[in-house]
Amino acid sequence: MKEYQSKEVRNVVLLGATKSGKTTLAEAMLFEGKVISRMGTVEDKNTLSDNNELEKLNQRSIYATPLYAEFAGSKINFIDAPGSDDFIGGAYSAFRVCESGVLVVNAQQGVEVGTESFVRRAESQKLPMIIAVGQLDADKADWDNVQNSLKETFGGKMINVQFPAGAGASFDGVIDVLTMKYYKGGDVLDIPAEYADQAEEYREQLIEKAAEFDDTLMEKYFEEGTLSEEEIHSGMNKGITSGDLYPVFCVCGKKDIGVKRLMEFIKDVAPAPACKEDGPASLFIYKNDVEQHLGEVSYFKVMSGTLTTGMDLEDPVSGNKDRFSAIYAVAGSKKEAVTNLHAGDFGCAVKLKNSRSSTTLSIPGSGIVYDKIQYPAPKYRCAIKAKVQQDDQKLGDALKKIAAQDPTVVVEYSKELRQTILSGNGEQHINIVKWRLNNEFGLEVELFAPKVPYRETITKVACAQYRHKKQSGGAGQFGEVHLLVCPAEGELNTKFMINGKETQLNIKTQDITELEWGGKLEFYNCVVGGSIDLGFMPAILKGIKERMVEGPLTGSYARDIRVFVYDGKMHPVDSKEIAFIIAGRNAFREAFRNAGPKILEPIYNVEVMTPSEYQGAVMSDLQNRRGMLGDMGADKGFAILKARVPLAELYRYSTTLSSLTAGSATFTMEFADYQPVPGDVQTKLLADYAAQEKEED
Ligand SMILES: Nc1nc2c(ncn2[C@@H]2O[C@H](COP(=O)(O)OP(=O)(O)OP(=O)(O)O)[C@@H](O)[C@H]2O)c(=O)[nH]1
Ligand SMILES: [Mg+2]
Repeated sequence: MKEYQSKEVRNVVLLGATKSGKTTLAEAMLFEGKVISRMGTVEDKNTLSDNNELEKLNQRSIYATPLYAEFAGSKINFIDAPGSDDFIGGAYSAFRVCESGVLVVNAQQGVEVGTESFVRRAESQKLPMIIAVGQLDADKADWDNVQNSLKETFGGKMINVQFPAGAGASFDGVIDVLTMKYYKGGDVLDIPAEYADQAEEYREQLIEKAAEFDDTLMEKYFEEGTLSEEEIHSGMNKGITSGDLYPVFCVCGKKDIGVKRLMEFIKDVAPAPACKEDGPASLFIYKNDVEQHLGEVSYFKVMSGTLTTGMDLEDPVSGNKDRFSAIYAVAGSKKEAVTNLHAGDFGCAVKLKNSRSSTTLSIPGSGIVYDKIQYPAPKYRCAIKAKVQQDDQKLGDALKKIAAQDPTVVVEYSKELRQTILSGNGEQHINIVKWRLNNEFGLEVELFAPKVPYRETITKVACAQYRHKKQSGGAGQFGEVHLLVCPAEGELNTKFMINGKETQLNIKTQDITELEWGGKLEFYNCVVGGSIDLGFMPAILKGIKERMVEGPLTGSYARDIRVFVYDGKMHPVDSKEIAFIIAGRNAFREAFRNAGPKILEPIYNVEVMTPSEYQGAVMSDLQNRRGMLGDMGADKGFAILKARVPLAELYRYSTTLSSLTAGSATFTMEFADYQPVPGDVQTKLLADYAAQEKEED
């Protein structure tokens, strides 16, 4: 393989709704780049991109696959990202290493919710995009509809570089108004007379648009009424790079029409990597995988300098070194050994010690570190356990391995819930994990609804006292604590009715704890006349904290409570730490129970984007989940619904949403806050806890 300099490299990610035709387009690009000599199809399970067992089984992309094509003296690296929201992680990895995206829009559908959702994500990552309208050969292809929906999404920022010659079965090529040629099959022809007027009109619009992004070009355009092809390229490059221009191309991946021309445009106009070519070598790993016969493979982008075989690089965070005895250019399962990779280029290496994605490796001492990739928060949560208990350890190890390869799989053991919680982007995503556990690790597992991390708090003031006294046998124990609790909100008030008497408390010492499970505990020592030694205060606080870990109502964490210890008693011999821990714990429990205790539940902000025809169904389903509907809006032809929904009602939401909307909606969810549960829910939770306590007795 030729050695490519930074300016000869382009890195693009193929994005778009599921089934829009990205993998098929990738296959045609590989064919044009002569990486393969025959095009496979997704149906025949023989594409280079969907080469993973699971992808073949599901006939769809699940992982983002790095590919390349050598084309007219350039190397186009491209990543085929999965379109499904369940496998969105791959796109986020690609966002970090690609300078632009190709947004594939299915001509039979126009802009779908899935397309729109990628547009939002890409825009939020400031990723420039080229639009490729695909599947133009299909019977239901509808160019006018695509045009309308693109206009709705991109407004004045979209510009047609091409339009199709014929549609559906009669589609046989594309008219390009930048080159003013007709691309028919492998031939480049003059534009037929029937398309000439349309081509002229589009060309005028294109040139005027390209001039918009550069004052010199604008001047020249005004003076001469036209621009050279090179000038149009330069103007478009500026507009695309700044995210103000979305050029529209036409392709048919399946019949390899327009693909070569799209690649030519990527080479000529798409933004080149902005990397430092000189200086110390550094790279960033964006994907990590385990492959048969090879072991761990790390996929990276060279971020600066030149990576050469035999080089030693170091992870500046861990200090571990790796020798790059072999490096490869990589297209799916095909790897070609190379000697040098220049800044901006993609490659892979096997069996690195620092193999994880989001790792930086750089020349020792250079101190270069790149930020980790930020993935969207998972939105499907379930509990998992091995069918047979002896497999627990094995399950933990397997999940760790899977999560290392797919950073959007999140596994944590919740001490609070005493469950292993597996989170991902949707039920399909989780089912993939389950399949891998079964088939790759030989583990039978059970998935079930996770417990909800409830919290407990109080709503009013209450007092309690507790005397702990033990005098049997040897050394006795004695401790007595009088305390008052109230909600930790608003200004600190120290005047209370205690035993029917208005009492002003004087704070001697205080201890404010930010609780690791959220909220706080404020502890005030207001004891007068030395009825309890200062030295016993930490013991009392310890007892209270113990009880807050296992809240008095349902055993959930307690939060947001003020405690005032205002009196108590000691014994000259028998008072010791343990006695005050117990007295503090029990006095707190009693006061808590009398202070209008409430169970709190986690509330999530849910945002659904759906075609408007399903709006009603989505709304009433959210209401059935005790959701509080918030702002409603419309964006580019889709309805956007916002709601605050209790986590307890969100189990398998993605699955329901998908069946309500024929798979056409997307949603996000994000923790908002804790709110009291409704009375009937509280009654039920208390009864459940009482029953469980009884069982354990
Ligand atoms: N007629 C026609 N069908 C196409 C074309 N491109 C793709 N298809 C079909 O559309 C379906 C989806 O194609 P894929 O290439 O797997 O789509 P994708 O965007 O990679 O889908 P995901 O991996 O799920 O995101 C397959 O059945 C393809 O055969 C095309 O240019 N013309
Ligand atoms: Mg695909």
